[in-house]
Amino acid sequence: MAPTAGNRILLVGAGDVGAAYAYALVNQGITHDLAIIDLNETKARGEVEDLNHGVVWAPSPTNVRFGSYEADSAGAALLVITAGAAQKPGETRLELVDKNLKITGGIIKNCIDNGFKGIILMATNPVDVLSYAAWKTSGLPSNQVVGSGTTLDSARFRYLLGQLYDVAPMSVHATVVGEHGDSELPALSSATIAGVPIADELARHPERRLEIEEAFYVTVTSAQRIIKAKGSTSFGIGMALARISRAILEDQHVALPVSTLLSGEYGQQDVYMGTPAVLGRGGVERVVQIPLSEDEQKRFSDSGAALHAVQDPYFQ
Ligand code: 6V0
Repeated sequence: MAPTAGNRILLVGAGDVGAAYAYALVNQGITHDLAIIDLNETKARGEVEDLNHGVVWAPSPTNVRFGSYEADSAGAALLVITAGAAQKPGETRLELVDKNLKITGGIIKNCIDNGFKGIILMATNPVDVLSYAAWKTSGLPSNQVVGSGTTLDSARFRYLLGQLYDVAPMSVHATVVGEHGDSELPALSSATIAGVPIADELARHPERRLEIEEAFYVTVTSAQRIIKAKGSTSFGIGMALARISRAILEDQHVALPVSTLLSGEYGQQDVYMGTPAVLGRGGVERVVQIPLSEDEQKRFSDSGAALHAVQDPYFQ
């Protein structure tokens, strides 16, 4: 049963990520009702007006409007947060924690005070720590608070592996898990390309391991490169958020690598981390624990420790 009926999305943050996400929503007809809030009201109103001019060519109409916490919280099925400071060149995601905890905490409190009962989808970085904080601040059940996690990282990795093997990324099944950040890891032992396990491919062609490791290196470093080149990453994350939103609003029970509360999975407790989870109208319907090799498990544990080191001083 859905926590809130209807498919209204309340989007807080109309910066580069928020605008790209809204554009993907309108283009794909994912919601009928999109309310956008930003501290910079002028920018948000500009995005609303611009987006509405494309609705005539969308697959179904979306009512895009400037929103308010008072009017839009109670009826929203999904609260998507893309507000806050973004990484500057050379800055890590974890360094954003102080300022973005304050910003996202205030937004969530405002929504809850105004009757929000839906699903929270966090995109602001560091997304795992902020998703955990959103769960704590909101008082909502953990299944109703989810972060974009390693959805984007997995998409980047699938694209790069697809390029290596001349296969469309949809036919590459490879998941990046752990922190959305420097300590993340590829779950290679369970990955397949066009149905062929990468492990089998590497047994036949051990010389290709270097190329795959290089693809993962490019994945982990891509945000810094894109930020340096164009100021922010936006289209990839905008489409990833749209995919997660559709899975939730349409109760698709699709498994995507989001950031979700781990309670024993992978040996982790009380931390949000990227792992496949089945998504539906209840939010996270089920956490999926994919099998990891010994080395992958060790890296996952290190990733959990890195997140705890940042998170624990704020929550103990
Ligand atoms: P941006 O373009 O600076 O936009 C941020 C927006 O937030 C601005 O329009 C601000 O006015 C607004 N804002 C700030 N404080 C508030 C507030 N209290 N209430 C309402 N609005 C507010 O940043 P950009 O859009 O590039 O990035 C947004 C966040 O997404 C950053 O934290 C990024 O690090 C993060 N990303 C997360 C990704 C992921 O995979 N989860 C990927 C890319 C970026």
